[in-house]
Amino acid sequence: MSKEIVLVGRSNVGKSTLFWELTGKKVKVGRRPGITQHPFKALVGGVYYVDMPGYGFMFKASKVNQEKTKDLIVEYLEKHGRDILLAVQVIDAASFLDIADRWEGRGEVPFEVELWEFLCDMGLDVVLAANKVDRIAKLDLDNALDLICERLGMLPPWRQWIDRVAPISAKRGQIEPLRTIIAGRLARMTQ
Ligand SMILES: Nc1nc2c(ncn2[C@@H]2O[C@H](COP(=O)(O)OP(=O)(O)OP(=O)(O)O)[C@@H](O)[C@H]2O)c(=O)[nH]1
Ligand SMILES: [Mg+2]
Repeated sequence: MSKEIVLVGRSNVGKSTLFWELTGKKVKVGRRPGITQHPFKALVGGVYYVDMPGYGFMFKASKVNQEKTKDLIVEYLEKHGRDILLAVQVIDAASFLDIADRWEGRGEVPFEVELWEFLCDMGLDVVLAANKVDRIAKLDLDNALDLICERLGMLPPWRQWIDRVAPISAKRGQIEPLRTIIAGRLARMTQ
């Protein structure tokens, strides 16, 4: 049975763009959220990479449809749990804090924090792909990553989490930190 590396996260954060970088398999990406509708798998180097649909704020999607997507993601993770080598939660690092603040302002737990906790509670090995760092000024990056980690329950400085946190720009093909983490897990698997 092949192991899986699953890409999950909110809609439009760049999961499919990252999937393409990791697998060389072109999938539909787009400016509008809700582009990926079904899990899409590619076998590369003996592991399956899985591109999942994103949750939230989907183009023309009703609340009911959004809930359906959430259920689909949860069901998939529960069904495949034992085969999942790594769950990669992709976020848009450039807008994560603003969005989290907005949710908290309404008295709600930010969806991405809820998802992170859910994945961890499932006992999965969870990694954060902090994507779109090309949209953050270089001088602000360390601080932004510290604040993001703190929201997810990881004490700053973020650099003590380099085994779990990968700042990347999928669009620019700058995903080395994530490749390093994946290579480490694959090496552990074959030991
Ligand atoms: N600036 C920037 N834009 C990015 C990056 N990665 C992806 N994008 C853009 O973000 C948008 C959404 O990308 P997708 O890969 O379709 O996002 P997704 O998470 O698969 O979206 P859904 O399938 O709707 O869940 C596209 O316009 C991408 O070009 C990045 O690293 N930096
Ligand atoms: Mg997609």
